[in-house]
Amino acid sequence: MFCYQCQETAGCTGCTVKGVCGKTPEVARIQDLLVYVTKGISEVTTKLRAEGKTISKEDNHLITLNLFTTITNANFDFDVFVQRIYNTLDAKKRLIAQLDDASSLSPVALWDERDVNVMDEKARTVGVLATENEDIRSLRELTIYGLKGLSAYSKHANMLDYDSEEVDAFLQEALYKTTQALSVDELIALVLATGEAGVKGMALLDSANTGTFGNPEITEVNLGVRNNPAILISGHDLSDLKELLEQTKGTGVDVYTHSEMLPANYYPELKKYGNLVGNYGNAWWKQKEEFESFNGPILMTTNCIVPPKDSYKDRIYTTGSAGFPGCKHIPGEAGSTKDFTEIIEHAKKCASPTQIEEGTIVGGFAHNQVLALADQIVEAVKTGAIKKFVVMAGCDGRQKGRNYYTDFAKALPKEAVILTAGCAKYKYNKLNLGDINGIPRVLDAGQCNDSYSLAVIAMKLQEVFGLEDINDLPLVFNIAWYEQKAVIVLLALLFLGVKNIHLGPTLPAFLSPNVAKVLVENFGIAGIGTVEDDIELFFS
Ligand code: FS2
Ligand code: SF4
Repeated sequence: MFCYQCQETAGCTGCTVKGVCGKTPEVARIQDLLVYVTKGISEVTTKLRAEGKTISKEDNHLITLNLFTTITNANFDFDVFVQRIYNTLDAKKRLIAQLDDASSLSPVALWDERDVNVMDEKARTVGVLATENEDIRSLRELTIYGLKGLSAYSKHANMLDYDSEEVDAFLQEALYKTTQALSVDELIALVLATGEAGVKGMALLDSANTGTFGNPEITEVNLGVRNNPAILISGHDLSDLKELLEQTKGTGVDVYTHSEMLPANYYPELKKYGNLVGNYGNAWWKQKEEFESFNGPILMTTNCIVPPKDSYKDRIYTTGSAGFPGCKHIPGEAGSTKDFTEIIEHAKKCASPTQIEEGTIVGGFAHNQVLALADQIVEAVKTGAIKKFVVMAGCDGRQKGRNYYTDFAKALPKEAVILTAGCAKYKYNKLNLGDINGIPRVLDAGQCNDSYSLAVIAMKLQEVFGLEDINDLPLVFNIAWYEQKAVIVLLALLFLGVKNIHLGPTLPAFLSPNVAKVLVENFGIAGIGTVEDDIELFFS
């Protein structure tokens, strides 16, 4: 196996024996093969579109979900990947038959084998290292990881019945292009175009979320527990939470959010449920302790799953892109209702959660809410009460070096406000950093995809202050990354013209020295230093 798609990759170069995430070599290879057949079907759909044909929602969703299941910590179930490959090969065959001219199809598009041993042999030849030139490989993988992130956001929008033919067509064409002999310059253009599609994908999901659940509003989220049996819901899929809340209503079973599901508490159409108690625990990587003490069943709607301990494995349920061998998967696609009866009945037999925290935290500062406070914020900037906004969005993770972000937040001058989104927030959202004239010093916009909100806020501030360039705002970016959704967020920010982003705790292993140089020279991308040096750099 060879995988270097996430920040934790072994030795900052690549996982070759087993994933640091827990992914086995067999699963790593079958994921590579799923990406390969997804490239193949994407070539076919791209050629069908060129012939003026329409691709169905179902086929678009199949491709999107294929990529999403290969994101770090989403799915560890070998059989799921085999089945997805079979389904993709079936769909591909059907689509090839619709082509007027199939003569130009590449071997990638034509590959079709169902024997698991033959599939494994093939998988060994189509992974990341199949591209020999390290710069071409780097740019192809940077594109693919961006597309994986985009697929996650698209899938969440699709579940709420929001689709974008433009985003789907781009995703498929770009994936197809990663199999083509493009030059370095063409691949750099593809990377930037992926960032543009990322903005559109995040905007689509923003419309889906706010159109369905209302605009996030300032909300105090309870961290304590009640004395009822309960279900913990983790991941990013708000439609799953909505269905779970509907189905648990009046059953005596409470629901708590976990990790990236925390921002669900900010949405009017979700927070209105009396049995949505609050948030339990912290970022994904602490789940081994926190799932133990939760006592009830846990529903994982997306990544990030940590391979569960036997002591609570029977309480883990997965749905959507998520999967883990031996854990019950609840089926259901866009347009269908998921049946959570089993998990609700399971909860009734469990003890109520053990309290691990108390009090509240405040969030809900997505674009609509922040823009409602714009006058107050602009005034604070004009008077110097706020001197700088620091975007600290992205991911959290278990690496010790990530304590940098807690220390950095603590060391910020009192006139700095943190704008956050994603699970990165757990490094500083419980620090009680206070407020500036009533404006909290940590403004949580929501999930990692709500980095879009931060971009909207920045663009609005640019307009209010009459600035030519977004980089003239008193705004710095110190972003933490872990998996591929952070890659699409980064590419989206680059597309929007944001410069001098600091990215940590380490730079991606998939950036070759030459590609890293392009990012440094053209966009001022940098890593992180010591807290002292970086505070000095940002505030001098
Ligand atoms: Fe955190 Fe994991 Fe949000 Fe990432 S819960 S690292 O998926 O996408 O952020
Ligand atoms: Fe390694 Fe990350 Fe790939 Fe897992 S996802 S195998 S930790 S690089």
